[in-house]
Amino acid sequence: MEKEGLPRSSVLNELESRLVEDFTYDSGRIIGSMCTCPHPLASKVYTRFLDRNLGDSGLFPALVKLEKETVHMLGTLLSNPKASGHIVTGGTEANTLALWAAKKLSEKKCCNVVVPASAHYSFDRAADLLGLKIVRVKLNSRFQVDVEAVKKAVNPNTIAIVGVAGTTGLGVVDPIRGLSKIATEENLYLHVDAAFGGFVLPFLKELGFDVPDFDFSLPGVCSITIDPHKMGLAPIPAGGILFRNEKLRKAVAWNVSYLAGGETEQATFVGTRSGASVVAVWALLKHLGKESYRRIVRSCMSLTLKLAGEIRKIDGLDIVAEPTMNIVGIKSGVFDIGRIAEKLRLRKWAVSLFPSHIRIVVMPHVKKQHIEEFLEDLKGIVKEIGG
Ligand code: 0PR
Repeated sequence: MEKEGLPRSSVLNELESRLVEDFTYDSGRIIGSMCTCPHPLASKVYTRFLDRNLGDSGLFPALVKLEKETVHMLGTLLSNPKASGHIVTGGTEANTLALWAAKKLSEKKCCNVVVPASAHYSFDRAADLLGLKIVRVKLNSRFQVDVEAVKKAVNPNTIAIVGVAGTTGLGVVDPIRGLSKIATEENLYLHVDAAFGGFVLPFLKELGFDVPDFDFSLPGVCSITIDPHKMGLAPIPAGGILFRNEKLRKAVAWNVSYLAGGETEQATFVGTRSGASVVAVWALLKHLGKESYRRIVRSCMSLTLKLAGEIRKIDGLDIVAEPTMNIVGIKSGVFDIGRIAEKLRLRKWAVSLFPSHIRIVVMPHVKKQHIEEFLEDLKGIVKEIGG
């Protein structure tokens, strides 16, 4: 630390020049990420209410109401206006809270959780933390969890099953209806990870895409992760955990009595908690409404389908599966896909690399011109490698 502080202007200048080497969303080069530029209104209200702390909720009763309204809006989007929950730090916290609730609600002592092979690694971390065992179940030919295999994997020590509505690698939706049936029959907790899909699937459905049921309309679903800081356009951090009802949320609630605002209850992991995140999500839901989110999803999806079509035309490359949402997996039966990713990265394309495919996420900051430039580079690389 400096002995005497530097002037504001030199701190600002240094930051501008030092951080210039980082990727930016508006360059269109980040095409493997689930995050995007926050909406300007969200950034504005976030900064305006930066001091609000939901960790001491007694000080901010109006903000508590705003969080309830936000959860109500998200719950309504997911077919359950009565949902109870919180805006949290992201999908990792939301998924961990869900498993924590499942553990607290169960009387079983030595427990496991059955998840799809495609489940996000946050479930492994949550299980490690909570002393649970993760049982990964194979996928079917469409990269969805195999429901029969889930049925077989469930045993007397199982406390929960997980389904994903928008997998991290391919954006695939698991057969949540089938999982809901198992959960109801076996009296198990069912959590749906719609961290990415939560802000995509309801709008795709309205646009006429064939979207399977994945939300609280299915009776077995106990909780859902839905992240505003992914396709919701909210500033980081903004994840969402919704429980079917207040009783489930209460399972992870903790009473704290000594705070400045008086006795309070905390049902998230962190103590001090960003109220600005809540304000930003509330503002976006109010301002964008279904209409604008639908427009954003429509434009991402149409670009995604174009990209998928063009990739198919490149000799030696193919897509892993027809895109369900704005995620495309690129594979090759001829070339080493890792080598292609490496060459794309050398050309400053921030792609995401899975064991056997490259993942492209067509977020709202990715425009037609970026996709065209990307395809040119991709073709060039294939030519180079193919000799
Ligand atoms: N559930 C699913 C289905 C996810 O895809 C993710 C993260 C999570 C949960 C966890 O969410 P948080 O990262 O908010 O805790 N999905 C992205 C991924 O792993 C996270 C990400 C975002 C990675 C932006 C890179 C990036 O640039 O791909």
